[in-house]
Amino acid sequence: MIIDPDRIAEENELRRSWHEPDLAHAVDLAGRAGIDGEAVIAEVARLSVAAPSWAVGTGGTRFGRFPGGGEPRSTEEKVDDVAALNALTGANRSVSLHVPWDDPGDGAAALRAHAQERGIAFDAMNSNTFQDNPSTTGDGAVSYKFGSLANVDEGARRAAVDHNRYVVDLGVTLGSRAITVWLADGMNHPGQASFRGQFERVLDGLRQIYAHLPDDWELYTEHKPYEPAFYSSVNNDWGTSLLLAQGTGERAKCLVDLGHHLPNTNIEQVVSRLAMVGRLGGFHFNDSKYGDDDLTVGSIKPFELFLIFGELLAAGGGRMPEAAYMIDESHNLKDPLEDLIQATDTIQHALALALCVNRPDLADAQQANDPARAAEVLHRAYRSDVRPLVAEARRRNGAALDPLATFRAVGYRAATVAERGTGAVATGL
Ligand SMILES: [Mn+2]
Repeated sequence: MIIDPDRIAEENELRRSWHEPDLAHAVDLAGRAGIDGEAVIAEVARLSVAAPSWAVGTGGTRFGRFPGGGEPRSTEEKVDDVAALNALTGANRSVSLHVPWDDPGDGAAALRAHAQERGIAFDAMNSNTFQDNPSTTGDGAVSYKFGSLANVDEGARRAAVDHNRYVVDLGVTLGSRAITVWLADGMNHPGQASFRGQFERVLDGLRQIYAHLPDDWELYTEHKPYEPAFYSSVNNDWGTSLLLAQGTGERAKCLVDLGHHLPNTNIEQVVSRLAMVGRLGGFHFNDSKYGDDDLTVGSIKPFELFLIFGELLAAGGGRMPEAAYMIDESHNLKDPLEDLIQATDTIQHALALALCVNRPDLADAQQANDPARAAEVLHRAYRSDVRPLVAEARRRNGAALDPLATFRAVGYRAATVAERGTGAVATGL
């Protein structure tokens, strides 16, 4: 099902009589705080966050999975769901594929044409060397059981490098411009391997992958402190990620996944550091309570998200810096598209709040060593109601003032259940 823009306009019309006065009031309030409401709307409207192909299906845990029906059966149908999402939000203009889960093989050009027809581009490619797969490791000749790029077995390392190169080649056909390398490599037992040896082998592998990149491509290293390796991960924190990126090449950068930090890590400071040295390449949005929970972004720590957007804007001189932004969540209970709608709305909302911070006032307070006034400046923005500005940004992109209500009103899920059935299963998680 393709969501008809006229249906979205109809739904918006139902809400126009209260949206317009709310918007006028929000712009007026922003103006009194020295903020140009029109500029906030324009910057929110400019932002696009990729949807990952695996997030349009129901997630799960090692204890089970409870799919809701109507899930995509193919990569083409995943693209269709992202197109529906983008029709409602106007802010998800690309999809991020995960290979081998979404390997189109010889059909990459056809997949690109299908996506183009629906107005969807291909964001960073994701390679998967955390599980054995016949297309990657062959028929059991080599295995990633003891790591991929970090493995002491040369055959496993070669398979992992070859797989990443293959993913780059696919991405070139699809029109992508980057590859994200997240590795499960690490140790489950002290003494199992050499910290230094593992790091050096991973760096060597990354250099081989990098050498295969077209000139206009970037490579992102994504760190994570633990899981599935429960004693140590090779790329465990932002410092290691930075060492790997710097050792790999100029177009190798770091990707920050909000759930990939030990508890209480100051993520906004990590963002500032990586941006400062020009190595902030990508961003995965989610939220966490305990670990890599992949919960809805902003659902647990909304103030942290606001501060992170503040650092992103500082890095971009008041605008969002160029980076590969993606939602990386696992929707175990909610309808996957409903969660992606809420995540995108939350991201737009956090950006709007951060844009409402009066930066010159904040700089003055910092220069005056006045933490109370600095807090006032932040809170004046954080406690304001920017929802009408966000809704207006969506409307100007031809999307929905209220995307979740509109998703339900147009009956998208009922249509996909009718078309795809109740037992449809997406590849991936
Ligand atoms: Mn991630």
